[in-house]
Amino acid sequence: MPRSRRVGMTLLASSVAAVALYLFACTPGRPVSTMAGASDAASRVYVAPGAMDEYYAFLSGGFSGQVAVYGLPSGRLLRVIPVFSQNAENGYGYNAETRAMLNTSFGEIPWDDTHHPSLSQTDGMHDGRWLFINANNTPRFARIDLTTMETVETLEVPNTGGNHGSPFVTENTEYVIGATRFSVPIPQADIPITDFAKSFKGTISFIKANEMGQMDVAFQLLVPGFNYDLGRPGKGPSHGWAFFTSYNTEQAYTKLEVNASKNDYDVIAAVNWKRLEECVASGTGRNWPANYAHNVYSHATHSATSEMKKTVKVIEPDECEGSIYYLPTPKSPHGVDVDPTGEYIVGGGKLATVIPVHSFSKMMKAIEAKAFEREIDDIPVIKYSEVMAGEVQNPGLGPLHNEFDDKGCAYTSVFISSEIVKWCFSDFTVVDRIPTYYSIGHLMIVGGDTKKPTGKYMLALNKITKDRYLPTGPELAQSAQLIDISGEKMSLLLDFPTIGEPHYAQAIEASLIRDKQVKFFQLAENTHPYVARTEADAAVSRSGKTVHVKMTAIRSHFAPDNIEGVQVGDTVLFHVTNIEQDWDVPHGFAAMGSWSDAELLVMPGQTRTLKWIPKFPGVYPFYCTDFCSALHQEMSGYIRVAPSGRSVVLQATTSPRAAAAGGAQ
Ligand code: RUQ
Ligand code: CUA
Repeated sequence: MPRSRRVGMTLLASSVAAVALYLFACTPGRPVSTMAGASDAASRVYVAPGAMDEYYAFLSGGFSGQVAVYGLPSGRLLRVIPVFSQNAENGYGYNAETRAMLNTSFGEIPWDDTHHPSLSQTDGMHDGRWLFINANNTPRFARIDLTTMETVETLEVPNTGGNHGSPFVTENTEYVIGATRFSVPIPQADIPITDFAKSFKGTISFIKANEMGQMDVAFQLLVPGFNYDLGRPGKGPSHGWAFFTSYNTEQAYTKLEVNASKNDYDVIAAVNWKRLEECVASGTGRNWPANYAHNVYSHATHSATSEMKKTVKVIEPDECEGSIYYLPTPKSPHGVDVDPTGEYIVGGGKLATVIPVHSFSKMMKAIEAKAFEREIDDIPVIKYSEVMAGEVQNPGLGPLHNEFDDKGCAYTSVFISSEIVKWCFSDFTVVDRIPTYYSIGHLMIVGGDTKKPTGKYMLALNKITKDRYLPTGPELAQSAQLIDISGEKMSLLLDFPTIGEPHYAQAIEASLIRDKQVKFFQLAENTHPYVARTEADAAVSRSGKTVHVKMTAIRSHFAPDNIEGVQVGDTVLFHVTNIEQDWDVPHGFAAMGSWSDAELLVMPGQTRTLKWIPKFPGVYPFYCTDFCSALHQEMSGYIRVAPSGRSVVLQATTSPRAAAAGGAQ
């Protein structure tokens, strides 16, 4: 059959049908025949009071820049982990200790956009060490430590415009991968946008990820100026490769919705990173000048440090033969996913009328036989017929992403017709479909990106909720839906609202990380430069116009709790150490008129700093903001501020141990 007939729905026809189906999908009151009986569904997601969920699920917050942790199957929100945005709940990104995590070559960025959480793997299985996630806007990667659920490392990526197809991990967390969503001049330059086709480029990046604190761009492959959308590393036989969808092979730079949707086929880039490693090892590629931030958080100092990296290794495809091939893929593919066996590479051609499935073994044979149809900028394009394993017909409109179960079946999210379709590799035929409410983006099966997915739960991660919840003004909750996939038919169990936009998610057996949770930080190991490990260490000192207050917090008082000798024009740094050594006893700290960095929340054993710049003379209260004990309301103190130039002796006192508050001058 000619290719144009296989793929050939015109954009216009697909848009009309899309609108029709979209409206149908969003009609309130549509019968919910695919839902499990309500009481049956309720009993399957019910986690009794005091009982715990079976899985941790990590959902991206999308435009919130954070990660949200839920329990499954209950859908209960357990925590928001701040990553690429300031977080008013615990002061991340506001206080001196954590701000450096948001540092970039552009300066400190208080808010970014996270898309794809990705759990670390060992031998193709989630190992419970870390969660990675990308910043899409100002391209960065982050590592979250799953023992503290804190962001412990962020790395900017140079030569990239929009870090979307990331940070998916390779089988042993050798790398997290990334690609440029928007091609840009590389290196950056002031040139006319109309020079796009001539001068804009993309990069595909491999980030070393297997050692805490050591993330770095191992190498970047310079590729033609398309939009590289999503990526997935291979596994099993395809371990050593990574696959990236690419739309806009038209190289449009204006009105992309039309101009980047013309070609019936775009491409999936198959990148052989083992080959790239060989080329780098033998001296191929150049170290380009660059400027990108690497930020690391230390649990010894409880502080982040930031370093600027100055070079990056860049390789061009013609310097490393065999490092990249293009697989023609219909049409404007979005997602690309590799099945648990590592043999199938499934595209999500959002304007295609089929789900294209490529075969890794066919691809290797085609490469050997040089079954290429042409080259794009020295990159061989393998003939579609030589790499395609099958096409799934009638997938719905707008297939985006795929996940896999333990029975050889795949589940494809379909945005425009707002549904999930299930099909199996045995015959590439759709065997079930379930509507989603509404307009699903990603979907996630517990372990669905590993070599051994579970076959129990799937999450639909939706873009729109419309009428699903009590309305809350113009801004409505976004939503996830829990679907039972244990039987032949999918059945809907639960809706729950999410924080921001749940682009993608990962989930892991609770037993893998639950017992590794850090309960508090060892005070004896705290090497923060202003730690006060006991009340006897509490002190005030002046250096020029800066006043340092080393303060302790323990139920139910601060030491010192009275401070005098500060003047308007001074900057006061409250370094608060929570000296509790017990689980679940944070203390908060807030001082009136704190316009600089607001408040603190301090975990047991940790030190946090509040910068407080008094504007007016007076006596100001400070207090603990976290209800910590029966005498929490008593956990407070005063700081006295003199007018500028009136010298009052600097002193700190704590009743009843006034004499012990050292450092007073
Ligand atoms: S995306 S809805 Cu940002 Cu992963 Cu596909
Ligand atoms: Cu400490 Cu309330």
